[in-house]
Amino acid sequence: MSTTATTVLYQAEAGVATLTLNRPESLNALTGAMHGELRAALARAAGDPEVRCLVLTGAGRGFCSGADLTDSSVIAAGGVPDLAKTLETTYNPLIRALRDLPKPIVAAVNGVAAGAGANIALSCDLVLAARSALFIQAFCKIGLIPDAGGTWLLPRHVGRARAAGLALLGDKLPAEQAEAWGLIWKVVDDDKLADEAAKLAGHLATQPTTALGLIKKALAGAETNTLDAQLDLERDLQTIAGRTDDFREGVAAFREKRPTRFTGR
Ligand code: T3D
Repeated sequence: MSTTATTVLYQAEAGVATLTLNRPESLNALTGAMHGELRAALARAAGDPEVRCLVLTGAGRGFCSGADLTDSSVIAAGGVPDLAKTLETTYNPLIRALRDLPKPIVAAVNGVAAGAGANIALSCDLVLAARSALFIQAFCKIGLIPDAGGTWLLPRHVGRARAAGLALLGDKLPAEQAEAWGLIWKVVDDDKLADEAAKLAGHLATQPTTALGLIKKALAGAETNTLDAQLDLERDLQTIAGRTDDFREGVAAFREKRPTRFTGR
């Protein structure tokens, strides 16, 4: 099912909800309205049991150029913007929603991902990028610090030296380099991105959704837990996974030497 929302398009088909950032004239720069639509689309996909995987991508030649710098709320002429309020009401809930959504999210990065746009992509679970795509921690170029989780995720994903280089210089990081650094899952040829993202999401949508959601939770916990705490978390999450229909189905399919038929429950 698809809707005609303006700044974020939503299309759900065969277990996959595709959310398309849709302000191509600004390379999908984020406005307050767009934040609202994006969070609503995520909540809709989270609440629809038919949806078992999400794809986040951009319309046109860009993925997302970060905050819309022409938006009057960004910096009122002569005024002092309340960026704490902006982050608390837009970027922070968005990044938390991506992390907490109990279904896998594939970012299909079709072009430049700059500023918060880069960190939104990197907050998805699997990042596929077009070979021509660029990741830019553009914040320092305009006198800001990386937000949308950037200062948290970069050192963890690429190490402190590369994180510092990216954040302090704001240079363009080509998709192939991002892949080589382990920042993203995979680079594909530009003309194959949509198909590859659909294939990957289509596969994930047939998998044991509850377990995949629990895996996300475990990996998120691992970022800050001690080994002891993580072992406890694995125990608790595995208890939940072990009670699912899909666990029974997985074991039955193995014993019967047949393909699995997971329902996500
Ligand atoms: O208040 C808050 O929200 C605080 C939170 C901040 C979080 C952030 O994300 S801060 C970082 C904001 N983003 C940037 O600083 C990136 C700005 N954009 C660029 O540096 C470049 O546009 C790109 C490197 C992303 C792409 O360059 P290029 O040469 O491929 O394209 P272009 O010609 O620069 O852009 C195409 C059009 O998109 C252009 O419009 P025009 O001239 O054709 O009418 C350009 O102005 C527009 N555009 C690009 N980025 C933004 C934008 N318009 C508004 N906001 C943008 N961020």
